[in-house]
Amino acid sequence: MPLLEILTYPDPFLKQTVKAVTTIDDKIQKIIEDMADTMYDAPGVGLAAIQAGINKRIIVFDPEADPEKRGFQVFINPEIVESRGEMVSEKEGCLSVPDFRANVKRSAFVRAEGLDRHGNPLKIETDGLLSVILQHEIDHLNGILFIDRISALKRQLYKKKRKKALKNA
Ligand code: GNR
Ligand code: NI
Repeated sequence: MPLLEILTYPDPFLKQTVKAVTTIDDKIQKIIEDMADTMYDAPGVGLAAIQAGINKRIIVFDPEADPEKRGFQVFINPEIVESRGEMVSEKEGCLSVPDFRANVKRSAFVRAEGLDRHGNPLKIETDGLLSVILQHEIDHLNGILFIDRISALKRQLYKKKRKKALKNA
């Protein structure tokens, strides 16, 4: 069960819009299992393939984050087709943005559509934490990090802190 290396800010790989999956084959199944392993190990409640250096539109997520249950879901080529309302995610974090948390303005409700790991249509309508996770992960597929959605001042503070930490590493 090899763990994947998680890329972190400011890795330029994280800033691209990644490609749709066209064929769901054994290679994709292997990527999905490795992504789930990596998410539980981190630990995190979601992971986008791009964070592991894979330029494909695949996300895995599990709000329970229980490695024993391993109840993760897979969303391939997910798209937000409807969003409503506003909420603030409290202390949102990202495995690709080490040592930082911030409140982020998000939609309160989303409807997302894509494929499950077998290529069957998957539609999810949700609010609360799962809605935030989906918005966060789908942002990743479009090269967007949660720090792109906070105030410029807070973002600058983080960028400075991160550069300092990397210099002293
Ligand atoms: O583990 C994670 N926690 C989290 C908390 C609040 C909002 C979003 C997230 S997703 C994050 C894992 C991650 O970086 N996924 O891309
Ligand atoms: Ni993230």
